[in-house]
This record gives sequence, C-alpha cells and structure tokens, in this order.
Amino acid sequence: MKLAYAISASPTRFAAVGHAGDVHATLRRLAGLGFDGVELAIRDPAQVDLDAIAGTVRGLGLAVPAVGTGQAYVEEGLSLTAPDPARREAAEARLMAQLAPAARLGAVVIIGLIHGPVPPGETHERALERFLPAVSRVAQAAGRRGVRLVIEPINRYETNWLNTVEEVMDLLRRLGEDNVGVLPDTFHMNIEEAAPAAAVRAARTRVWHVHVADSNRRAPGLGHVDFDALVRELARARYAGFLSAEILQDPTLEEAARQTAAKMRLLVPRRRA
Ligand code: LER
Ligand code: MN
Repeated sequence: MKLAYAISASPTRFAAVGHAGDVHATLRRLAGLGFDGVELAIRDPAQVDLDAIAGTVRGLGLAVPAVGTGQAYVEEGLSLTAPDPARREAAEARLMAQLAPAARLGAVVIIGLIHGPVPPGETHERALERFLPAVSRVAQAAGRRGVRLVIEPINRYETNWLNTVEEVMDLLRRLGEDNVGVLPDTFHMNIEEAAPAAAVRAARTRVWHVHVADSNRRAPGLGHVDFDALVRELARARYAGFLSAEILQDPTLEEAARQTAAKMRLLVPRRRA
C-alpha cells in the first residue's frame, strides 16, 4: 500500500482537497513529506498545463494514482443525472476529456460528485437510466486507453443516492463493465456504513482506490476512524493501491499533510527503492 495526498490543480470551493496557489511548490512539499503520490482534482483538463505537472511529478518520483472530477459538479453543476440533457452531455464529455490525462499519468478516473443526485421528483430508476448508459460509454472509451474508473459512495448530506459501498457494488453488477470499480472513502463510510471494514471486505475485488480522512474530515489520527482496522482489511485483501488523504486543509495544507504522514506512515511504512 502507498500513500497519496489529494490536491487540486486549480482553485476550488471543495474544501477537502488542497490548493495552495502554486501546484508545483505543493508537489515539492508533498514529496518532501514522504508521500508516494498525489491525487489530482482536475475541473477541466483543457484549463490545466498537464505537461508541466507531469514533468514535475516525474522529476519528484511521485505517482498520480487518481484524477478527481467532482469540481465540474461543484463549480459548474455538471452531472450525469441532471434533468437538463445539455448538462448531462457536458458531464459525460468532461469525463471523456479526463481519459487522456488519466492514461498519461497512469491514474484511475474518479466518478464521485459528478454522478449527481437523483433530481427532485424523480425516481432512482430514472436516475439509473441516465447514469448507467453514460458510465458505460465512458468505461468503454476508458477501456480502449487502458484506463479504469472508480465510483465513489458519498454520504447522504452531499448526495441522495449511492451512499454505501454495497449500493455502488449493486450498480456495478448492473453496469457489467469490468474496468469500473469502487472507491471507499473513510469519511463517508463513517457516516453510512454499519461496519466499514466489512463493507471493504465485501467489495475487495473492486476496491481500486481509497480515500482516507478522519471522522471530522481532518487528517487521519485527529478523529475516531479506526485506520488500523481498515489497513488490516486492505492488507488481507492484498490491496496494493493508494490510501489518498482527501481532507480539510486544517490548519494549513502543510500541517494537515504532515499530520497525515505522521499517522499513516505507522500503518503503511515507506517502501525503500
Ligand atoms: C466528496 O465528498 C468526495 O469525497 C469526493 O471524493 C467526491 O468526488
Ligand atoms: Mn472522497
């Protein structure tokens, strides 16, 4: 298992990813703190200098395990379930545009907030009728580039469906695409799951990326999430991917990243090259 820190390539209103102005300076700081990788939230790949970021990342020996896409929802209201077809098409096109950067960086593409809620007055079934074909088209385009997608269960205060790992696993069975997995986030699991470790165990063959945050969405160790149990469960499942800290930058990015490394390195020792 390896350790990553989630940052944004551009300014964002979403408080649980770090953006400290100069992304290159942030990357250097995170490499200096001993992170193995960075997860990059990208609102619109067309607005980001990916050559420059890829160059810095490579130079620092950092991996980019995942590309986050939720900012297109947070900042622009794009979602795969929006009643307005133009917004749905724009959301799908945006996800398609994330595939080239993801292929280049070796990252999975996260489908979290961009899945959108079930719109008021509509049924889950109707939302699924919109969501499944769109994800299927993105998954097939991703497959042609060797890219995998992960769908993230998100707690009820941020969205009104796909709240639990089991709900996403059911959806994956209906979807039937073998390059789509699930992304458990300890912050959401702490709210939604009766037994977080058991939820991870049941989904283990499809867990391809993990978000870590404590119960208060601060750095691991500052709340009451049982990270030892999570890491034990993932180790049992032979999970070799990343634990990516998606947390509040409290009090600062630097300090939150330092606290994350201090706690998580006890559980996930640094692998020497
Ligand atoms: C939203 O709360 C979250 O956890 C993000 O990773 C979703 O894109
Ligand atoms: Mn998350």
